[in-house]
Amino acid sequence: MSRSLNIALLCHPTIGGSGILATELGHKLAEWGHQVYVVSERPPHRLKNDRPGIHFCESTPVEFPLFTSPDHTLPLATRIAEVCRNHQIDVVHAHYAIPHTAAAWIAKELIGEAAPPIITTLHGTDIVYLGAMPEYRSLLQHVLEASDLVTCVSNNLKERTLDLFELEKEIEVIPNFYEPRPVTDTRENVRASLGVGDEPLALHASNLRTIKRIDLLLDAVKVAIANTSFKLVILAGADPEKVKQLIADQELQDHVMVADDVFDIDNYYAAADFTVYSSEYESFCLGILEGMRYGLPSASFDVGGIPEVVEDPSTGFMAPFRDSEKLGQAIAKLADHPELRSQMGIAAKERAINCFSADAVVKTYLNAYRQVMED
Ligand code: GMT
Repeated sequence: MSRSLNIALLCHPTIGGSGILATELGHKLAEWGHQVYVVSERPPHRLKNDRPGIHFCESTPVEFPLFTSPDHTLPLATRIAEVCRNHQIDVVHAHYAIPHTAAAWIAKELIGEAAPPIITTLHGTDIVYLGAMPEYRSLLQHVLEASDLVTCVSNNLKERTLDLFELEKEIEVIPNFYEPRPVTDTRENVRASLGVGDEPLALHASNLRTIKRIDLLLDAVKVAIANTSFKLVILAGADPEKVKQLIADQELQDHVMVADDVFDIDNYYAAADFTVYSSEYESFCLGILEGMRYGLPSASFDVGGIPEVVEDPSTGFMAPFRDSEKLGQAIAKLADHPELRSQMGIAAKERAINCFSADAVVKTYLNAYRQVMED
């Protein structure tokens, strides 16, 4: 039997797919007997800090009178080096190259010969946005080459990365996974808390950044309500007030509700009927997969890695980007046809289990760890 590993996981603590993925990966590895050291500014959103095998290692940004803003990356590098030395880390797994791989690379310099290998997992925005910025470009290129392995969450992100950077290195595609957590409230209670009766309920969960194009989402809702009756709940990972204002400006308060500070997200998936996304780019769109795992079909734009997650028309409908009319019609079709919805939901759940299961994906990461340790 192979020995258990000591793994340092670096991720953002904020609400977002990369932090969720890194956290769930950590939980699964710990469940399988590995020791997982999560290095971040604060415990990531979903981290179960009290589980055996999970160790949270805080890295504190430094405020100093000479600095015009707090310094996050250098204290993080120092902390990673300390964690590696104190816990005989076998592999450092950075989720996002900037700042995490950059900090891990500095830590490697601090440790010297005994430094563990670094795996970088790209999630999207570091490449799509930071990759194009001159402020980061050469550093990104350098730390990607310096990583012992680079992985991307979709083929689309791999292609975007190879378009932007001239990399000697192979990139492995390891998709995301979702493992549902226990539902703790009834469908009826959750729907009642939102003021939803028998009408179909659509769900959108995101951090509402500009890239999520909530403006287009609301345009699509308007198209849909002209044709059918349904409600949409937006689970806001950030900025709820801004989106509430947008909804009020469009006079959609009777159709669109916003819930913020939601920790029991599974309760909402179990209470919803389908998901809706309107992003201009998604390397993967974990929210769609989360819904699929609960048997929810999706309506979204056909962007980035979404076509690798959604099969149109068996598990969801995709409209060309910006075509709110077509997205609205897709929403109306899902809302209007409960039988179609449930048929698509069954296919969506099957696909989530067969192609994006936690066991298979975590095993792939574990093989990748062992492979870089041997190289
Ligand atoms: O999309 C966001 O704003 C959050 C971002 C993150 O950092 O968590 O999500 C990215 O990583 C997720 C997990 O791999 C993917 O499911 C999202 O599609 C990806 N977002 C983008 O590419 C814009």
